[in-house]
Amino acid sequence: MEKKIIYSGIQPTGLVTLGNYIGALQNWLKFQDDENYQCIYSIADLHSLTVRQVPAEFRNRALSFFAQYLACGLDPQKNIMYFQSHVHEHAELTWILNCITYIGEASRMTQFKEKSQKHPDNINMGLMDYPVLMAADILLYNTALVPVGVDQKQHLEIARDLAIRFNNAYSPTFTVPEPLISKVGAKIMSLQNPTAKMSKSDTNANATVSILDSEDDIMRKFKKAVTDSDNEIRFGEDKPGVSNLITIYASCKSISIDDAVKELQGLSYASLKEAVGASVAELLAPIKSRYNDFMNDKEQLLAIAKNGQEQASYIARKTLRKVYKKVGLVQL
Ligand code: AQP
Repeated sequence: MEKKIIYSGIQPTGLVTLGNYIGALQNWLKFQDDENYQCIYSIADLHSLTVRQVPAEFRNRALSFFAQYLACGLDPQKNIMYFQSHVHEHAELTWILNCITYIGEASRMTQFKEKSQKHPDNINMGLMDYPVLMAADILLYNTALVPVGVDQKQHLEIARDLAIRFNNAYSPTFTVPEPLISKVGAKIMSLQNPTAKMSKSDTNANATVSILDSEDDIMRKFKKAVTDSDNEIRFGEDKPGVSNLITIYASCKSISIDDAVKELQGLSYASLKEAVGASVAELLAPIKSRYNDFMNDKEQLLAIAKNGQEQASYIARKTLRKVYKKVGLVQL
């Protein structure tokens, strides 16, 4: 039986957050031992260029993100892991897809609108093209499933639309991908503003937890987490702060929301925050020491990335050749 392809990535901006870990990485780990799937994970470095970067910092951060993938337990023997910029077919397929993407649909994207507001001095073409590059990432590998947080659902819909549009205009070429969004933890909220997503580019250090934060920092941030004025531990829309803490606890312990509420019932808010902080610190503790080992061996990191690039390029080349032929470009 042919393996189903799972594809995802994270852009190397800011810090890998607890939100990225729970919404994306934790799900990725579940598939690597399942023989029904071939998983492909990229460092989406080209996507990061839609916001201005300091080159030397950016290069280090991209490597650090790759080391964090490995430190989280992603095994390069079981998954294809590489840097997006190392496989030039991503940019090439983006061009072809650009030519079937309507300006209207790209400019309607929530992320484009939000980022345009956030960086009014740099509303560049790449920002609007972000979802098309993401569609190219996904479609190059005949991806069946894309494990993402709920914030990426809209972009995945564009990828599906483009696959269907291309298949109808030429002939069946691309697999139409499905999102894979977990029931618990698809949107971890900011610890300081629980109605906003925990975001890696948040400037308030107390709002986000990095997966490399020390135990002390984690406990301190949870101690300061915003809750509400009553003292009831209940999951519900009217209690965003407490619900976020319950979700984080359930995700760290791999239990349901109901079970988490049962376990946390009766605690004061101070004890609730301590219990949730401790569950996060326990989950993240092993990642840090493995991360340091990977970062201290850059040669090994690059060798893993090279190997991933070769495997990814092989698949990407085949798809792009097919696409170029279908759209009528001259073949040598
Ligand atoms: N808070 C979150 N809860 C659950 N899942 C999340 N993801 C991101 N935030 C949460 C998922 O992580 C993957 C990588 O997303 P990304 O590279 O777009 O990073 P980001 O954290 O979403 O970036 P920000 O915060 O918007 O900052 P910028 O863009 O400035 O770096 C995706 O699967 C995402 O769903």
